[in-house]
Amino acid sequence: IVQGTEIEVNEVEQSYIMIKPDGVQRGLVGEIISRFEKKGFVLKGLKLFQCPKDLAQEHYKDLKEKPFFPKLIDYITSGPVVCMAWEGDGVVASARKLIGATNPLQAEPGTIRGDLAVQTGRNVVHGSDSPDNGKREIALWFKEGELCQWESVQTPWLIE
Ligand code: IDP
Ligand code: MG
Repeated sequence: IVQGTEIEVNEVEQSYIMIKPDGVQRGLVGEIISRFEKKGFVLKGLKLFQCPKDLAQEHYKDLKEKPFFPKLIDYITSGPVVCMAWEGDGVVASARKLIGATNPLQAEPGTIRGDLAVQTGRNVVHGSDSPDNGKREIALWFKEGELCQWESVQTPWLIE
């Protein structure tokens, strides 16, 4: 809670979660969304989207020197992705746990990648790695007006 002199803004943490083109093609959209819903996070933004090359490059700019970067950009732009903004206390770290290790062969059973994928280059889902990157990525992938401000009726049953 940020307390100003006149206003009190409650800024809840948000994570940018994206189902990659393999997750869409393999019919895993419902399954993956369901895991975040059931955990108790709140969906604030959702769209199916064909990612242009420049946006993929900007999103993954920290990896641009990696040898796999061109293939990563081809992969992310190879078909529609599902862009999501999920909100809740600790959502960034918790979503990374739900998603599992980058290499699905090392991801624990019970995680999305551990249950549903076999290769790093086809690991079905993205999740922000810090609250600051959560903000940055949501601003990058969503336009003004695409996020909904709403309160879930479940919140009092999830948070005491
Ligand atoms: P993360 O998605 O678990 O945060 P990062 O290291 O940030 O993992 O890498 C971003 C994405 O780049 C990975 O999810 C994966 O799609 C791809 N990637 C990372 N390392 C490799 C690799 O060695 N080969 C192919 N693709 C990779
Ligand atoms: Mg990452």
